Amino acid sequence: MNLNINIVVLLVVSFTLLTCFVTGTLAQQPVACPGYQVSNLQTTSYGYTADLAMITAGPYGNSVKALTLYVVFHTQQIIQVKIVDAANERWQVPFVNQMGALPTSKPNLIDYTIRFAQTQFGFSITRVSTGEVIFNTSPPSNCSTNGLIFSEYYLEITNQFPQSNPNIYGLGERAAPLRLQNNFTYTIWNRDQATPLNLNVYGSHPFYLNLNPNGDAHGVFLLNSNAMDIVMQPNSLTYKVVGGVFDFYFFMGPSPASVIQQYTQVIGTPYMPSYWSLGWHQCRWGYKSVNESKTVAENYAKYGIPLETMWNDIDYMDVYQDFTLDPVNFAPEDMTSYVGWLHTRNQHYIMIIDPGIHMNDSYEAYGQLLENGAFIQQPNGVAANGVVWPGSTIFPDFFNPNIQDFWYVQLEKFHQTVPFDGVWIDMNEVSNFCSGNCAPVSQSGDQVGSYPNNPPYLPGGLPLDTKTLDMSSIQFGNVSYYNSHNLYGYTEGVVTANSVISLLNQRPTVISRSTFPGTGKHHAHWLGDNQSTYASMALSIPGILNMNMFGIGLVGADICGLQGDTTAQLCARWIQLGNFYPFSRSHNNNDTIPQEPYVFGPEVINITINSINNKYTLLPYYYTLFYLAHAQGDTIVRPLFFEYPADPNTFALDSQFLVGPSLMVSPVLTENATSVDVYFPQDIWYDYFNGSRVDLSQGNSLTLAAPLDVINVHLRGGAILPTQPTADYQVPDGGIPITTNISRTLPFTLIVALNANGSASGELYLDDGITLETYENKKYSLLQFNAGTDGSSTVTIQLTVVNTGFDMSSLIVDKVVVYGVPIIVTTVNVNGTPYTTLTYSSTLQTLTIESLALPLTSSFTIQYSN
Ligand SMILES: *[C@@H]1O[C@H](CO)[C@@H](O)[C@H](O)[C@H]1NC(C)=O
Ligand SMILES: *[C@@H]1O[C@H](CO)[C@@H](O)[C@H](O)[C@H]1NC(C)=O
Ligand SMILES: *[C@@H]1O[C@H](CO)[C@@H](O)[C@H](O)[C@H]1NC(C)=O
Ligand SMILES: *[C@@H]1O[C@H](CO)[C@@H](O)[C@H](O)[C@H]1NC(C)=O
Ligand SMILES: *[C@@H]1O[C@H](CO)[C@@H](O)[C@H](O)[C@H]1NC(C)=O
Ligand SMILES: *[C@@H]1O[C@H](CO)[C@@H](O)[C@H](O)[C@H]1NC(C)=O
Ligand SMILES: *[C@@H]1O[C@H](CO)[C@@H](O)[C@H](O)[C@H]1NC(C)=O
Ligand SMILES: *[C@@H]1O[C@H](CO)[C@@H](O)[C@H](O)[C@H]1NC(C)=O
Ligand SMILES: *[C@@H]1O[C@H](CO)[C@@H](O)[C@H](O)[C@H]1NC(C)=O
Ligand SMILES: *[C@@H]1O[C@H](CO)[C@@H](O)[C@H](O)[C@H]1NC(C)=O
Ligand SMILES: CC(=O)N[C@H]1CO[C@H](CO)[C@@H](O)[C@@H]1O
Repeated sequence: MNLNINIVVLLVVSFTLLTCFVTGTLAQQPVACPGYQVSNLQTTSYGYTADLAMITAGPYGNSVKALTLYVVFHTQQIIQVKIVDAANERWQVPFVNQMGALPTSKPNLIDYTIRFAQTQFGFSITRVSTGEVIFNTSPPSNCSTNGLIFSEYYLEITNQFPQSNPNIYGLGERAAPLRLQNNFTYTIWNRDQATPLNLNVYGSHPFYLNLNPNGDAHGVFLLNSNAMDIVMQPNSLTYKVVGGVFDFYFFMGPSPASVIQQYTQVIGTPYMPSYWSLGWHQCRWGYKSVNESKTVAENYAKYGIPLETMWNDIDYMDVYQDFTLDPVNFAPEDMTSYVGWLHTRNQHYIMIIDPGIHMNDSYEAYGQLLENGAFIQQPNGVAANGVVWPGSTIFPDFFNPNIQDFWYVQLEKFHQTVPFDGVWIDMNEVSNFCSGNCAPVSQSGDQVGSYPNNPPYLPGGLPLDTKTLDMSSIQFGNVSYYNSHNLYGYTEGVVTANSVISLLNQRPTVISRSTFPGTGKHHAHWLGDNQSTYASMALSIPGILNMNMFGIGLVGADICGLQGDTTAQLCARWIQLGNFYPFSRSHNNNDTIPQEPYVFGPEVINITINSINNKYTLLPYYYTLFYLAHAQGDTIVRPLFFEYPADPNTFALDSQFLVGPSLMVSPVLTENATSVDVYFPQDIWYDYFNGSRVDLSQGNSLTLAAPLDVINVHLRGGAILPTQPTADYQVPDGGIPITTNISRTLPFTLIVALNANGSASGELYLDDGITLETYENKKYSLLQFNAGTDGSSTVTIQLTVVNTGFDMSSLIVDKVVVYGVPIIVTTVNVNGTPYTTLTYSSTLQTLTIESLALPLTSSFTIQYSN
């Protein structure tokens, strides 16, 4: 149900008549809590503006006396509320917002109303269809929380929840259970710390999704890059922010999926990754030579394990200096031939780059950066510094337009020797081994103990420069690092991605540790430093789900764990799970036992081969999900509540997840377990691997067998999955196990999982997997699959070709497997002609039709009946 704009105009009229109508009693209260008074409310072409005058100051001094309120009705479901200093410019986040210029008119339909309380300023946003209050900043009359506070280094605003203990998700980045605690202070501030539970880590995402138990969801995004605490109480959520402005976007949903679609309208939808980046990646810190790296790739082949990409951590560098090679262990000529060798096998190479540039007069990049001038500075113009792997370093300023040239030139020169395929950017929070301008060669006039490192309110309780740069540092445009710190990784990622695009004229494969809203539009992320523990493996699930809610589709955790020694069993379980992450990379720390899958013997090798084959088999489905993410802001992996938002059993469930709408993964997350407890939302579910229907007659929670070689995966009735099975691929003589280069060419199998009505649907997106903007330029093909009955016992499965911008002439559907066929099938017609190469299993109730060789280029119809 939608509200016509005219009704909102009526509300504005009523505003002018009443002093207050958010809560009837508020107007009579003496104004006691810190806050503002509203005047001069104006209706504009896009919403409202109003003046806010301070009536009671906040606790930290320098309160801003006069503010301006802007309300922008962007779309039917997106409303922006922005509060700025009326007189003085303050820091606002550049470049993230994709909404463009202010709209010149209001949407015809809107799903929200906004109201204002005048005497003690507050605003409330209500969902029109249900009257649900989704955000209300009017303080209670006893001032147990404050009104609006807006001062030089401290902003505060509180949202009063209409119901206690709402289901809140997001507010990252952190290692935490999916459903956030209702009584905890969530700090948002980029920090390199090895993922302690609940605390702020590498990236900043001031976005939350709130799920009403009735199934309606909404989202709230605060576009602000300053340090903040978000204080969650059972009845309220308070933003305590040390700078910038309040710039809120509200997303009305009402489904969780539509909340994320609306959020990504503001921050940008996920980019289309290179197809190969969805393959299996092997990395470790501690491949001490090019020979050792090459041996790993050879071992993969020897044991028959597919491998898409080899990575190097900082081992390859000369004295840890970016864009250099260890002259002995990673000699330039050896690296050139090693990477060339990988390429002859259609494998790829990615290496790490850290932002810190070593202060070393004999190091070319240092001299060039000084000359280029695009480095972060101290207030006196000297380069800001810190200590990272090579020792004392300075830091490129990714706000400075000149940095693109410097960064590109370094990568381009390095690429001449090491023709890498992607770049891994680490340590970009910025991470510093000490705090502030601490390099031994520093010329710092340190300001320890005061603003800006210790503003009057300190989110997270630690000085802001803890293990990062001094907050008095300055970026291009006289931007204070106090304001821009959280944007460092994001901007480095954009500049790196642009450099890779210039260099390779291909989609950039750039994986960054630090992120900000909008990162997913440009590049990818991994969850950073975890541990080789079952607990860490379990936390990777909410980790990848959160990042997908933050608009970052391509994400994974270090499979088998980074810190500490893994075990064969943990590694086997993690490889099974990790091959359902969008990004699947095994990564290990320097000083731990090896964890390449083949070191654990034949059982783990088999499990690994099966797991990778399974991922590659499903890549057409994953890739189509990436298309949907790119085109409309869908998630790749999602919590169960995204598809079952009114089922309370899903609200806190993070031991299982969905890939797209239909594939449910329920991994083993505890040591020695040989079974797993699985929750099935009310629906029809099939075992993904053999098609048997799950019997839910005894309830929706089942304990399923899960011996070490089994991961439980279920397919929801109603789905048609396009797959390219790889298990039967025969390695040619002298060849290597399958890569995505081959898997992309194999015949398709359609898995048709019928729902209660006997119907199902799905789609398939195809392009060359590497060219830029294939979607935008329509260089893709799109196929639609449908299955259903016309009421008779005949089931019709159809392929419809929707778009043909990509050449599919060599691709065929060879097999169709139908799950949930209760009738014994005797007759199959393909395009009207009787067809006999079929198997019906009455035990499984599955129908398999083989050797079809139907070209993808033309629509087809398959019918069966008993
Ligand atoms: C203040 O009012 C709120 C809302 O009515 C109530 O929940 C809270 O307990 C009160 N706090 C105090 C300290 O009285
Ligand atoms: C919230 O947490 C604080 C500190 O742990 C505790 O004192 C308080 O009782 C908690 N309140 C609720 C409602 O759980
Ligand atoms: C790497 O291997 C090659 C030949 O296999 C050998 O010539 C070279 O010395 C080795 N390099 C190192 C650093 O071990
Ligand atoms: C300085 O850089 C040069 C050239 O890359 C390198 O050979 C040298 O080892 C570096 N010095 C130090 C102290 O790291
Ligand atoms: C840079 O900003 C600071 C404070 O934000 C201000 O004092 C200084 O005048 C500005 N410098 C320039 C060159 O604009
Ligand atoms: C990496 O591990 C090796 C031992 O394998 C050790 O010698 C070296 O000091 C470690 N490097 C760091 C930076 O910890
Ligand atoms: C591994 O798989 C192969 C082929 O599928 C099979 O012959 C072998 O018995 C398996 N080994 C183990 C230890 O499971
Ligand atoms: C798993 O089994 C091993 C070997 O029996 C044992 O040492 C270990 O304690 C068990 N772990 C758990 C969590 O029970
Ligand atoms: C199909 O798979 C399920 C789950 O793994 C298993 O319980 C069932 O026995 C299998 N059915 C057949 C006929 O293999
Ligand atoms: C496989 O790799 C070869 C050589 O790099 C390339 O020419 C070909 O287009 C690739 N095939 C596919 C399907 O991507
Ligand atoms: C996600 C995760 O498991 N994080 C762990 C990483 O390692 C530290 C200690 O090294 C643990 O405290 C974290 O819980």
